[in-house]
Formats: sequence, structure tokens, C-alpha cells
Amino acid sequence: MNIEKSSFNTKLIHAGEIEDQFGSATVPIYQTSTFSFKSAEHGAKCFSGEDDGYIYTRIANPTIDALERQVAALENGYGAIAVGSGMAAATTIYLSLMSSGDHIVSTDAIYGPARSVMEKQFVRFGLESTYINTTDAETIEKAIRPNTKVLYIETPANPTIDITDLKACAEIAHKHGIKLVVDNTFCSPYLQNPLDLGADVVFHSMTKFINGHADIVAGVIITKEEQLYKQIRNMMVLMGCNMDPHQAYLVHRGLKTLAVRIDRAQENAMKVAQFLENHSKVEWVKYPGLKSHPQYEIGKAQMKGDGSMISFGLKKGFEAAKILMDNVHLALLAVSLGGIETLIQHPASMTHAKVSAADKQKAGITDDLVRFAVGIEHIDDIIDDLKNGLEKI
Ligand code: LCS
Repeated sequence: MNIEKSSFNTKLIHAGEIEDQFGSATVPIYQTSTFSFKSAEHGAKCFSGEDDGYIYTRIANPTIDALERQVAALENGYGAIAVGSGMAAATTIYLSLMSSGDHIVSTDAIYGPARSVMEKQFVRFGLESTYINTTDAETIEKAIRPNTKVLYIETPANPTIDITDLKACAEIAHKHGIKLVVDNTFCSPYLQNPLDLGADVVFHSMTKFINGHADIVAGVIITKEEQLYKQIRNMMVLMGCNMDPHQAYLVHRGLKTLAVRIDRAQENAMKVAQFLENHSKVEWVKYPGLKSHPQYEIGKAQMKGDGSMISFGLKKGFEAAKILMDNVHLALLAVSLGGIETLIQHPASMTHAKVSAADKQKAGITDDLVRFAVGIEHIDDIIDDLKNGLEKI
């Protein structure tokens, strides 16, 4: 059977498999830093590229390769590059696609550190950045300068759940000869495939839905074309932000259940969003599945499901949010998302604390915003927990 041509759920289970001499049902962990050559000539050929034998785990490793082939198949990419974290993915992309004096245009409401690293660190090396509301195509056009090299989109955005039109972004980017990079973490390849919509590079924090069990930090970059794949892989190898084989094995195992986990989590999330929307103490709710979402139609057009991330605001603002966070007991008061457990957090004081007050305000990361990552527990228990917490306000 040709796995590459099979349906998504079959690829989830079988893509990237290794056929070993024992017929292992799972990918073996090649926990080795180095690989011996058959001869001096073989070693030289591995280095020159004439032979594709393994050399050293920072460069490539069979267990990591298996995960990379699996993710590339799920995102319909040319190839994937596994790295040590989602931030390693973001920074490797920045440094692969930009040189001193180049400029990036990005969604303003992105994961806080992905913005801070540009504004507070890479600015020292001459990289320029502009953060804007990318839900508006005209705003993107206006932000592009002659030295812009990358359009960087996070959709749905963390934590505002704003949705950016990916096809429109691909058109704008390519008209200006720049690369479209998409952080697809909030959707996973199950719900959105940006490469099919025109993106050049996609990345994930695999810490979230792809691994799905809150026990690993990992990232992956997928490209549409060979040339960009080689460019980014070369940077990853030189910077040394590779994965570890054991980490790759665990992610490979977690990824197999992606579809069933997301199916359950988004079924729960819709019920939570409806519960919140009808609650007297809740001022507003943002969830891609609610018709009240400002980009509801775009979400329906480019996402295959609504996901399990919800943001909401309470009528009594941050003070009420604190009472809620201190009085839920099933939901963990913790950052991160995309695991099987329900989490609650306050982006303005936690994940996005390092973004300046003015930039947070501009990006819609308001003080009243509570982020809720819905897990796969029984829906009645999740709603009871929220109900009890809200009653304390
Ligand atoms: N991109 C998005 C959309 C994220 O949400 C995160 C982490 C990253 C990239 C970075 O990935 P990492 O290096 O952590 O694997 N988001 C987090 C969050 O919202 N709470 O804690 C981490």
C-alpha cells in the first residue's frame, strides 16, 4: 500500500515507519550520538553526499527521520526538520530566511517569545520587524517594505484566536517576492494545511497537539520546496538545535492519536464556548466555531475543524479572572496547550507578560482575557468546574 497516497488518519498511524529486521510495530529508538562507517571510503562518501548513510545525530538519526517523514506527509510538504522546541523552530526560520538589514511583517498577537526574540535579541543583529493585525489584508500590504523578506502568520493567533486568511496572505507575499511562514501550532496538520493554501514554510510547537501529552518540548519545520528545506536544515544542523532520538520516539507515539484526541477536544470546546457565551458573568467569547467570531467565515473556509482553544473576557475583568483561576480544580492553572488535559491561564500576566503594555493593548491581549485550552476529560466535569469557579466571582 502506498502510505503517501492514503488518507490522513492512515498516514497518522503508518507514515514514516521503519522496516527493521525484527518487524517492530513501533519506531525503534536509535539512542546513539554517532554511526560507524563501513570503511574510510564509505565515511568520505557519507560526508560528500554520495552515500546517504548516517553520520552523527545532530545531522540526522533514523528515529528522528521517521518522525520527520511522518510530519512531512501530514503537512503535504517536501520535507520536515525536527528541532528541540517550538521556539527553536521559530528562531531557525528567522535566521535561515533573514540577513542583517532584512525586515519581517508579522501577526501582532503571536506567542509572546516569538515576538520578544525579534524585538529584544535579533534587533541587535540588524533584523527589523513590524507587528500588525494580519486579519486585514490592506494593513499587511501597507507594512511591506522593499527590505521585507518574510510574512509571518499565526492563525488562529495565540491568545486572541484571531483568524488570518492564508490564501490572501500567500497572494500578497508572492506578489512582493517574499516568503510566507505560518505557525500552525493551534490547528495541527489535522485541522489546517497551510502549504496547500500557498505557504512556503510551516512550523509547529510539537509540545502541543502533535505530541499531545504534556510530557515533551519539541518543534518541527516543514517546507513546500527542496531548496528551502536544504537551507533551513543546514542552519538547524549548524546551530545544533536538533531533537534527541528518545524525544522523537515519544512525539511519534503521541502523534498517532492526533485525530481522535482533537475530535474529542473540539467537541468539548464547542460545548464550553456555548456555555461561556450564555453565562451572565462572561463579557465576550472568541472561538472559531461560534458565529460571533469576527472571522468565522474565513475559519470555516481554511480550517477543517474549530480546534479546542478558547479566549474569553469576564465582565469584572482581571480581578474576576484571578478568582476564576484560583477556583477551578479540574483545569490546571498552567501555560501550554494541546495536551489531553484542560488548562487555564492569563496571557497578559503569563505567556505574553514580556510584550509591552502598549503592544499588548494594540494586539488585543487585554487584561480581562482568559485563555482556556480544552482537554478530553468528560464534558460535564469541565463545565461543572467552570461553573463552580465562576460562581465564586
Ligand atoms: N508557537 C505557538 C503558537 C505557541 O503557542 C508556542 C508555545 C510556541 C510557538 C513555542 O513553542 P515551544 O518552544 O514552547 O515548544 N506556547 C506556549 C503557550 O501558549 N504557553 O506555554 C507555551
